Amino acid sequence: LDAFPNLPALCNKHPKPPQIRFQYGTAGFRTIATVLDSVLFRVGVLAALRSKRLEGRTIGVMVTASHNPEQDNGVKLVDPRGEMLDASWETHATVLSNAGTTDEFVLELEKLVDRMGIDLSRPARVVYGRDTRPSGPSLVSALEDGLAALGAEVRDAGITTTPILHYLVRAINTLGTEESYGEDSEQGYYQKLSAAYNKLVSPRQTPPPLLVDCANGVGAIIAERFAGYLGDRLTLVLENTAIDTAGALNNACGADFVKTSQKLPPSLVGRLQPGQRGCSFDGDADRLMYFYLDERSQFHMLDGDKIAALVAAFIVDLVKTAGLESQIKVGVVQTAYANGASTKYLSERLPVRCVSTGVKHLHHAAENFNVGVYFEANGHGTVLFSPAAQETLATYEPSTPAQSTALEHLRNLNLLINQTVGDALSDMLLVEVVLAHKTYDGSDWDSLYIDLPNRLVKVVVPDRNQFKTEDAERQLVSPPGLQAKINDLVRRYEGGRSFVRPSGTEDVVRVYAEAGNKSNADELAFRVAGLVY
Ligand code: 16G
Ligand code: ZN
Repeated sequence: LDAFPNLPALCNKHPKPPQIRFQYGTAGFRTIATVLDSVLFRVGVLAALRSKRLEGRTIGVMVTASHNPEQDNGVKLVDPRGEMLDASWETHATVLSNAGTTDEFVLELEKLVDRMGIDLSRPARVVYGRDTRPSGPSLVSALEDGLAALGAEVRDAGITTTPILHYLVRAINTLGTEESYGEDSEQGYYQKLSAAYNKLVSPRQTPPPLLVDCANGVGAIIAERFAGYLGDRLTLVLENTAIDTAGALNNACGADFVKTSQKLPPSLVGRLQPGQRGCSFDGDADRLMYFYLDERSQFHMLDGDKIAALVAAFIVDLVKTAGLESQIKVGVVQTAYANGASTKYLSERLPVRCVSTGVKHLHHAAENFNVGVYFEANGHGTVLFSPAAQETLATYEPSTPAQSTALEHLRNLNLLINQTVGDALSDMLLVEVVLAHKTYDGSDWDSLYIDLPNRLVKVVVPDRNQFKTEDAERQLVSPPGLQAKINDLVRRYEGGRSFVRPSGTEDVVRVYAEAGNKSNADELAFRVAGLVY
């Protein structure tokens, strides 16, 4: 590391706060923003190393704490194909972030460089962005110091959404190749999505105006710019766009609020009309929740499971109509949080797999299908077209006009969907396309299946690491004997289901329960929570 003489001095500018242990978890590093300065510096260094390790391919860094409160912040790395950081590097990130002093940090770096055989003379290229949090600029400058310490070539994507940052990484790394993902700019992203949408929805299918709750975050900026590309083919009514109001981000609005409280954000009361569709983004616009009010102004939520059901069924039908059933196998990936009714609905139509919580698990499982649809109940998800499926779509010769139309739709869906990661904007267009084709309103969509009543509670325990699971988090193997007690309880409830897992993002254990009616679901959840505590 002698080739980088500024490294120690720059590192000294960003001392690690004593007594804090950082961890690169499911959502990268995430905690109260005031303690993150050293982490950002070190992530800058690590991103540069990862790029050198991958022969100068561009790595992404996103500074965000998503749906969490405004005073939190976080950071995660994006690998060259626009996907989550390779899991083996999560440990390196954790180790580097916890080195106590500059000397210890440099020592850990040297070990990493040795072990990975990193050629430090290679170029390093990094693109980074941040959400609208007030702590963003100073954290970004710590990151820039880390990147400068290793002489990385940098590109600042500015204030942007997590999915746009992922798009940029993939676009930059595939520029001018056969796998080109689009122009490597925010405009390129808008052009790609709007062009695909306009081919999928004809003028006479133009949907009624859609209300969009931007969570007072970056989604407001991006949706506003994007609206210009849509013309009159889809009218977005933007709400909760107060990105400069202190404390407003994710506060009583946004996708996480809607999912956890199962209510309309109070700010939308009187704005959303009965019969109208609305949707909520989260603070970095990678999650999407839909909802509508019925004629009695009753609120109905359409969550990630409902999106999966809508989209998967649509794609399966298109594949059939195109005559590609034997060549393109469509499958769905869910987590244990998926509502039992959605799993039943989907299983009757296509293969469904259950995996552990966290996008990386869902994403990887989805890659095993030709077309893999994955959505978490919380609204994060996307659809992946495998290279083989894309090849088939590109070369297939349809033999009837109906086949040809279905094929054309599949090709355009492949362009409309941001396949690097869940993307609220792209997923919103996808939903609008399906609703337009099916001539569904919110209530038609909602009635695909009826959600089983459910309840999620969190329990603060002395040590959540005692809780270990298997079978995609549906069974506890530790503490010993606990699962048997849960099973005994569940058996007493008709249609009952419950599981317990340690959170990957908070120091708590989560308990989920479903049952035939709401009071039983609540009771089961609280009784299982009683066992855990
Ligand atoms: C993170 C995950 C999300 C998951 C959530 C679970 C990513 C990008 N995000 O936000 O997919 O649903 O964690 O949180 O992987 P929990 O472990 O605290 O329940
Ligand atoms: Zn998010």
